[in-house]
Amino acid sequence: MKRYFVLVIALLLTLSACSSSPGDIEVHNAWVRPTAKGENAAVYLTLHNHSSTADELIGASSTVADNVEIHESMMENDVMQMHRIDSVPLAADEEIMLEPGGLHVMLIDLKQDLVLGEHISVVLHFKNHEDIVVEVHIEDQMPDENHMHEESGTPHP
Ligand SMILES: [Cu+2]
Repeated sequence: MKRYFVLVIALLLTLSACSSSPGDIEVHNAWVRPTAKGENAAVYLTLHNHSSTADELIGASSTVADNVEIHESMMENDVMQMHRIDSVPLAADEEIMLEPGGLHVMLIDLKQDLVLGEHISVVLHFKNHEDIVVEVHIEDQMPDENHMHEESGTPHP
């Protein structure tokens, strides 16, 4: 009986553990809205640091724009403003969401149209971790993964 109990605990631990390998940074749910050439576009994604050491997102690059910056949006005097920031700290085991109204990776002066249903790739640069190439899907709204609890039809700022 006791042995059975231990087995159940072990199974529960296995189920609750994250599926990817430890000691790594994972990127989920990367998306960008359809945008015309010459404009700017904000890339949203979720960063998950599975390692036991802190890291930092220090920049990004892409073939669709020469100028790519990390930005943070915030309300100032009832107006949504965005500022360039140098880096995004990522503590050990931390998950950070880059999402509408907050952090994003800004593609400045697009060299091509971003067409709904297609995807682009963006390379993320970290202080410690090697570069991560992210496939960014071109979507009207946040992809349906974990965080679709909001009602639809409300445009994000
Ligand atoms: Cu921006």
